[in-house]
Amino acid sequence: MTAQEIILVGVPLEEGAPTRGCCMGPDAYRTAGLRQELEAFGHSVRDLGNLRKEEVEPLTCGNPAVKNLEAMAGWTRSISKCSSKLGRDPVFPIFMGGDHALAAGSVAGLAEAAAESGRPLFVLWLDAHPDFNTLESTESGNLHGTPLAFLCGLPGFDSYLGEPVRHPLAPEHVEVLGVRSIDAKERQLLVKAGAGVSDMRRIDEEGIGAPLRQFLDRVKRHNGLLHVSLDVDFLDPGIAPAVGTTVPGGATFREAHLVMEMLHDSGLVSSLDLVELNPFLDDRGRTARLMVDLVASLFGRRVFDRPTRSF
Ligand code: B3U
Ligand code: MN
Ligand code: MN
Repeated sequence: MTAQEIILVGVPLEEGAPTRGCCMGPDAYRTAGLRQELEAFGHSVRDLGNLRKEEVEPLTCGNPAVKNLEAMAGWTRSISKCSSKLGRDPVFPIFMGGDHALAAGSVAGLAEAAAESGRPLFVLWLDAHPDFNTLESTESGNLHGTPLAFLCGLPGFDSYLGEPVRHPLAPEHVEVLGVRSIDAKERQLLVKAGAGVSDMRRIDEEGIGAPLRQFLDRVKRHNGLLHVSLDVDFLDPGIAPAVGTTVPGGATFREAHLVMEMLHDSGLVSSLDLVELNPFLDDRGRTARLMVDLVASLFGRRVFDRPTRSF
């Protein structure tokens, strides 16, 4: 990746998750030295500080389980305005969450900017869950389980932006990698929509590089922009405990770094979400530091230049 301006945006949103604490995520990344790590690679970095949610009119929906719909709408509107602006500038935005509900705003705004640029937006969703529930299908009512369904244009989400999402993602431009927990109705919705999914079973059998390589080839063929949405629970809880919804059997340290290294080598990534870090649950900052290390790999930290010489 050539040197470019990186914009850090703090999004202290926690209303989408069942456990409080993600609001501290942006400051944990700052404390863990995200900015300094990126500057060490010669990038110029600007930290815009933290966004605030917009105030919206009272909102209700037909599913009484749904929690914090107004907060979700307020955040989605404010984040999407910021990201559509950043998507039009020659910068690399990093959205420091905050729970995964923030991606409803970050990706909606980036999709608007991509539509103007004439290049298709692809999304790599690194997550234990596909976050493909609708307001109708969600059983938990936690809205961090819904952003990908919203972004793919499934119906019933008009309250998020006050109108339907203007530039829904084409499901064939989406790859969800690392899935090992899904709800029954969510699975039906995901299969019907036709988004790409690689669950941990496939990763175990084929290695994590295989599905990623196929996806990256597709992005390249279409001259796409690539947004990466990295949920902490993509990682195995043994190495990344600071997340409210731990699911055993996640990506290992090396699998996660390999994904970032391959993404770096592809030169395709144009924006990033870091979501679901809950510093309140961390063990001496190790999850925050691991996330910063993964970003460093995405921006080119490596031991040797490839290919390595064999003796
Ligand atoms: N699918 C479940 C669980 C879940 C989704 N995202 C997270 N957990 N982090 C739900 O609540 O929708
Ligand atoms: Mn998620
Ligand atoms: Mn998740």
